[in-house]
Amino acid sequence: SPYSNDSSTPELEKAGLLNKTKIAEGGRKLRKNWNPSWVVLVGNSLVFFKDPKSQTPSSWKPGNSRPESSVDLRGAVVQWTNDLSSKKNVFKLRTVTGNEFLLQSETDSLIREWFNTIHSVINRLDRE
Ligand code: I3S
Repeated sequence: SPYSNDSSTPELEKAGLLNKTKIAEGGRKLRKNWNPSWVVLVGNSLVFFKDPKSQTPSSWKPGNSRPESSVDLRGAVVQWTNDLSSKKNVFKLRTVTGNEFLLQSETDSLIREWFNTIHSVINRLDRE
C-alpha cells in the first residue's frame, strides 16, 4: 500500500490541492504563473503533479506517477509572506538550490496544516 512504512515504500505524509507558483530558479527570479497543483509530501520530498484530476490520494503510488517536479526539503526554508502576493494565505518555500515557490490556499486551516507539516519535516531533517 502507498501508506505503508516499511523500508521499500516511503511514508505518504500528506497530499492535497494547493495553488502554486514558482518564483525563482537557482536564485534567478521567474515570472509568476499561479496554477492549482496536486502536492504530495512523501519522505524528504514535496512532489508536484500537474493534473489534479488524475491524482487522488487513493490512486497515488510512489514511483508510478509522473510528477511535474519535486523538491528536496533538506535545508529548505518556509516562511509566511504578505509581500510577495496580493493573495491571502501564502507561504514561500525556498530550497538549498535557490528554487522558490509560493503555495496558497483560500482555506486558512488547510494552508496552516501544510505549513506546519512541511516545517516539521524540515526541522526533523535539520536534526539528522
Ligand atoms: O507579483 P505580481 O507581478 O503582481 O504577480 C501577478 C502576476 O503574476 C499576474 O500575472 P500577469 O503578470 O500575467 O498579469 C498574475 O495574474 C497575478 O496572480 C500575480 O499576482 P498575485 O498577487 O496574484 O500573486
